[in-house]
Amino acid sequence: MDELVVLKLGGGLITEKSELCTLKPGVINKLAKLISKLTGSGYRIILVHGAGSFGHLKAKKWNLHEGYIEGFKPDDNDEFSKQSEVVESVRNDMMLLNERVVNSLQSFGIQTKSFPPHEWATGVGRNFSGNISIFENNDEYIPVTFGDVVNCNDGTVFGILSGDDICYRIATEMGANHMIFAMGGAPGLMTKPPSMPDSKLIRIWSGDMEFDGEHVSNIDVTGGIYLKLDCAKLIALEVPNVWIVDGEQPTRILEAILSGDTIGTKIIT
Ligand code: IP8
Repeated sequence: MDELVVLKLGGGLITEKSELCTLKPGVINKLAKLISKLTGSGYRIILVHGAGSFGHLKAKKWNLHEGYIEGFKPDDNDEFSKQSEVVESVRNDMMLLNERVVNSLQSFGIQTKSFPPHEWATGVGRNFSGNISIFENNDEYIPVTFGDVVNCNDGTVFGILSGDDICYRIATEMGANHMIFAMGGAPGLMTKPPSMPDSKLIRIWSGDMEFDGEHVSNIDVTGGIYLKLDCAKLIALEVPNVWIVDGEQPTRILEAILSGDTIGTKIIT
């Protein structure tokens, strides 16, 4: 068994998205246990996690996703006086979130090595620059990376690189067998926003099917479900088993990988 799994843990799954820097430790531990099962069964894993409330709230308030804006200040005051301070602060918050994720993995006996994108990636979107070979197969540890504030060479100075774009590059360039987007709050891609009572799970999504996604634009500075689907669609051109599943039900992640069938959304081309 030498199959490669790229697993993305959505920020809304591992953090309380609307409460600044608030973790969901119970969920993180359940997922860490699942990852230890997968490595125990011989799968190679590359783990990518989102930002949730450790990234999106401050980044949105200080417009970090639009890059450097001279003299920018939000309407209401907070502890920062300029964007560069917030860039540093969000990077630190993301390192903290990452530390909490890897601590949980280590408590299940898993060795990890973290690769913070602000140290190895430049630019945003799928075509960011960065040497993906740092994630090359390593038997001794699970490589872990995450969405981050990165430097940009196009005049914007900095920007937000989403974990979803990183997944696209890793899954396609490393020849993954499985790409699993584990998210919170829904069993997969839904026909309507998950909060609506007549919202139904889309079991198979081929890119041409209608859906009315809920993108919480006042919180999310990357692209929410739309970016995820864009990436998933392109990944499915090269990776055989691509899923969006409810990460709060880790057995579904396991089933998607072991049997190629579970409750969730399978992405096909
Ligand atoms: O949650 C966003 O990454 P994502 C990164 O994977 C920041 O889209 C810092 C908001």
